[in-house]
Amino acid sequence: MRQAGRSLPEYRALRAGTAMLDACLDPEMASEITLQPVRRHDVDAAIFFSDIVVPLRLAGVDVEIKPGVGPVMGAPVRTAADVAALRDLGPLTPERLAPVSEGVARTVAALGSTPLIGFAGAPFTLAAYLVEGGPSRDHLAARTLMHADPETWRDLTSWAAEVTGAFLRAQVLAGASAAQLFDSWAGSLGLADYTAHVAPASTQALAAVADLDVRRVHFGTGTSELLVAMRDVGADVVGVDYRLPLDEANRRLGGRTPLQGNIDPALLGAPWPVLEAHVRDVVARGEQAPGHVVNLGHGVPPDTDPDVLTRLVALVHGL
Ligand code: 1CP
Repeated sequence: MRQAGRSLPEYRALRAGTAMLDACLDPEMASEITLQPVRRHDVDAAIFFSDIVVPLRLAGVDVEIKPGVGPVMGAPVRTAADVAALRDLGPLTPERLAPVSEGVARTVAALGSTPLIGFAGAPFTLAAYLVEGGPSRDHLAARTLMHADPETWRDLTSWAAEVTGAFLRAQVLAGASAAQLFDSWAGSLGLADYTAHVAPASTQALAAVADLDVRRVHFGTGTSELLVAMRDVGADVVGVDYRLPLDEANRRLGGRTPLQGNIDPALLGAPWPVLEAHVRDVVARGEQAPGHVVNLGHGVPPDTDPDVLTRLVALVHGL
């Protein structure tokens, strides 16, 4: 959840003068940034420092992460010819993925018994960036394309599933212990659109690690109505954002799916007693599910006081 984020001074110091994607593709730097929050907060797992658009860059797409903005494309992808041009870039081979594999392998070696979570962006969220050309609020152009030209949409999301699946697989093969798929923007879709136009590509992406001995976590935001569909594309664990209490998420999922979540990141800035009461409530509700990975319901805000995170981890360990 962008836990290293911009909230750690040691992260900001290390990153100074290095562009985000260059940092992701420097195995030594990516590994060190991954370890920083583990050392500081004593969390039970690390999440690999990378970004969902890294496989796009490795495939040859003109993409940058602009400070204060997020991923921005040189040109949006909107037509059948644009998608054909993506295919012409060729497959994401293990050779092209080497900086990722090397970063993961170094990190796993340094972590010892602490597991590493590998991750990738889901095809819809990647397609949303590609079609929009950058971050957007309602992903209008992407949602238009899926209906205006369903064939091009299918090609695009299938291409995205291939590259993101290869990225996820490379991390697991290099030693990651879990595989998380982030469909951060799936919440802009209704269930019918998700099922018809997104689920097939997400199934394809998760299938890339299905033969490996690794649990698959699937997370989105604003996806309270999509939880069952998001499990049914092949997830073992469903990540729940901060909007839906975990006991209700568990009910919706029929009481048979382990959950991840869902401390509200906004409360990291509230007085400690308010945050503590909220965390206790999240843990109590999570007890109803067959398993619970305690986590935030979305990313750490960049201005979060790191000491609050350390205290929060200690509280959860105490519970
Ligand atoms: O702790 C970690 O560092 C984890 C590594 C990580 C992860 C899991 C990063 C590093 N990014 C991600 C996933 C990611 N990237 C998602 C899915 C999870 C989520 O919803 O947060 C998304 C949507 C992105 C795209 C992205 N990258 C954004 C969002 C922009 C938007 O559309 O609103 C942003 C701001 C980035 C940059 C980024 N990625 C990661 C970090 C640490 C940063 C900030 C870079 C910096 O300025 O220091």
